[in-house]
Amino acid sequence: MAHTLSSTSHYGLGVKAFAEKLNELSNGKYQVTEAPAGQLGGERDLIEGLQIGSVDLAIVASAPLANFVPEISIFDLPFLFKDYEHARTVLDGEIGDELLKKVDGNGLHALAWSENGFRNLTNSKHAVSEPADLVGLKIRTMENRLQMAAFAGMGASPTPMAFNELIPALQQGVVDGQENPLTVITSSRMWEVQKYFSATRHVYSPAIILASPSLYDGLSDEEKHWFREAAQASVAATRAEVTRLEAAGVEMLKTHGMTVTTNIDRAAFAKAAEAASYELYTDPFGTELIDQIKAAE
Ligand code: EAX
Repeated sequence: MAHTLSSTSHYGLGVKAFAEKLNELSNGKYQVTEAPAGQLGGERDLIEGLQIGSVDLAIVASAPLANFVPEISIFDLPFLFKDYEHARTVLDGEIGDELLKKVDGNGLHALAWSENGFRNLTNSKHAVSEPADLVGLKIRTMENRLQMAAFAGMGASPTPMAFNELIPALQQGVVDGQENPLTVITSSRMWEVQKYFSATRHVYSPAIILASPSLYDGLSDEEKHWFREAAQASVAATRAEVTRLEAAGVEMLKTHGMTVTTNIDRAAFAKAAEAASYELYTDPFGTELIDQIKAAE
C-alpha cells in the first residue's frame, strides 16, 4: 500500500489502520506492507501502477487522479467547501458515492474517500495575505490544470510538480512556495525549507483509497467486503489525525520558526481563483453538482 508521505503522516496512520483491520478480518490471510515517501513514485505513477498491476493499493490526493477521471475535478474548485463538516458530509453521502463509481470505470477500484485537508500557502520570500502578494512568486501546484489556473488567476506563477520532487525544488529555489494542508506541511517538516505560512484554506483536498483490478477482481465477495471495511478503518484514522493537526498544526509551525499569517483576504482570493478556474469544470460538466454541494452546507 503506497503513498507519497512519511510513515508517521495522516496517510501513514491510514495505512496502519487498514493493515490491522484487514489482518484481523482475514485471520492473517492478507498482510499489508506500507510503501511510504514516494518509494514507488509520485501520485500519477502510483495511479498508473495500479492500472497495470505493479501497485496493489494506494492513497492519493484527488487532484492528480482528475487527470484520469475528469469528473472528480469538481473537488479542485477553490473555496467550494465551507469547512470539514461540509466536506465530509458530501463525501460520505450520495455525491461521494456517485463519484467513487466514476473512478471505478478507469482501470481502478475506489475503496473509499479519505482526506488530505484544507490547503494553505507557504513560501520563502514574504508574508502573503492578499492576491497582490502572490505576484511574481513561483508556486508549486499539484499536477492539475484547474489548480494551476486558480493560482495563475490569483497572481502567482504556477509550476505543476510531483510531491516527491517538491522539497528539493524548494531547497534549490526552483520554486518559491507551495500549498498543502497542515497535515502535509507538518509531516514533511516544511519549516526546514519555508519561512512564511498563510492560512488561505483555498481548496479542500480529498484523498482516495484505491485498489488495483488485478488484486481486487480476484477477491471473493466476502474478501471484497473485508477490503472495504479496512478502508473505512483507514479513513477514520486519517481523519482523526487531520482533526488533531488542524488544532495543533499552526502552533507547531510557530514553534519551528515560521511566520504565520491568519489575517487573509479570502474573498479577494476566492474572486480571483474562481474567475480563473470554474469554467474548466462547468464547461464540460455544468453547475448542477456545484449547486448540490453548496446546498449541502
Ligand atoms: O497527497 O502533492 C501534494 O501536494 C499532495 O498533497 C500530497 O502528495 C499528498
